[in-house]
Amino acid sequence: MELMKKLTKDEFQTRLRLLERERRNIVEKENERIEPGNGIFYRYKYPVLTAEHTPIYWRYDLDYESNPYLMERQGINATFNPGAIKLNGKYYLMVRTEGNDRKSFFSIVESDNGIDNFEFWDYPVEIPETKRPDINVYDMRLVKHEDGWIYGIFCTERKDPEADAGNTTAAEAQAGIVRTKDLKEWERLPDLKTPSAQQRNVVLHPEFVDGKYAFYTRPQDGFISTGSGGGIGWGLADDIENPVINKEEIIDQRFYHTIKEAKNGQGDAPIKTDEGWLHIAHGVRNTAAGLRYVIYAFMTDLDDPTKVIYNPGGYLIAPHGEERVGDVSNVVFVNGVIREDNGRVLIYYASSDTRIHVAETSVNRLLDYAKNTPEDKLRSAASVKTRKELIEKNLKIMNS
Ligand code: M1P
Repeated sequence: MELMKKLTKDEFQTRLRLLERERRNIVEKENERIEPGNGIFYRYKYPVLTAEHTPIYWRYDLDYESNPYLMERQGINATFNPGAIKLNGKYYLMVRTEGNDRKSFFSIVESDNGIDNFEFWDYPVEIPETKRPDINVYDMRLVKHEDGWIYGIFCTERKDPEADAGNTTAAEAQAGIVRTKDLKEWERLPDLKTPSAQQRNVVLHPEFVDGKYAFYTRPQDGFISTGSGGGIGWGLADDIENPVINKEEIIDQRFYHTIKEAKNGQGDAPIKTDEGWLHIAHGVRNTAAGLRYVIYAFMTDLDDPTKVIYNPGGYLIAPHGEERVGDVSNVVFVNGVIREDNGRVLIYYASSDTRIHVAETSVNRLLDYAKNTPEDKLRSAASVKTRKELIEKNLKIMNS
């Protein structure tokens, strides 16, 4: 195509058809489960959502007069960290969609099977603001609460009001709250107040506890570092329309030399099972190449969600292959999990703050994993002992 001249109307239409066709091929590509998996979960061959899935009409001006080169006018940089929910047989993701301008916003995509063919709704979601406008919003957790509402808890990020005049990077993170009945009309409630200076990865527990709204929190001193914030916290609020947590306790602690030594955070609301609440979370550790984010699991008591009852050591999902590379490399992150009536569990995880994947498993498999994976005994010698027990047992089987 001639670079110097404007496109003719025919060339414009040809280019548009090409762009549309390429996008449709990506959206409609049938996803394939990767066998044999590790028995705990299955990965799928293709990401379920990428920036290339976003509609052409979100990115290009389709008017020949105002865009005679058919240029991308408002690019999308990434689609990641989605909240997830299944409603009336359809799978919905509320996606952290990031424009080339670094602003995140939420988009809704839907699919009939939860593993491919995710289609965007016509418009992104307009989240009402509080009196203190959000600068950036991200990482929505969608929770169907027993009070009848679907709540969305997300991170609202604003410039740190305490920052010196010349400091253009200091930020403050807090938990924003919206609610809806249909994912279309959203009511904004006041941001959650907690004893902590900053909050991210806040999740609403789906049931009342002692008649109150219960939240998983992640107390942190600064925007990036949790500082004295010891792990995944828990707090109760009397009123969701004036949500205040006066007391925060740590229920899942960080530990030296583990996959969650630097920080951790609750993923989606925990899955209720007969044997306890099943939590899927993220853990972060430091490496010479920067932070490494993995996904892990733990279980808490059915009657007392603050009491950890199973604590499988190590990670459930770590960045693998192409997942390792992206805008923030070496990251897998989860804030959306769907548990189906038949026990199937879909874990929507994002890789490297760039794209979304699905891991498929079941409640039974996750329970088996949580109960039978050895705990991290926090020392190499203890790990050798645990592994030796497994090897001895297996060698007996193999040699009999
Ligand atoms: O960049 C990796 C992740 O960093 C943050 O996670 P955390 O709150 O644990 O630091 C979040 O901003 C998350 O969105 C992001 O994926």
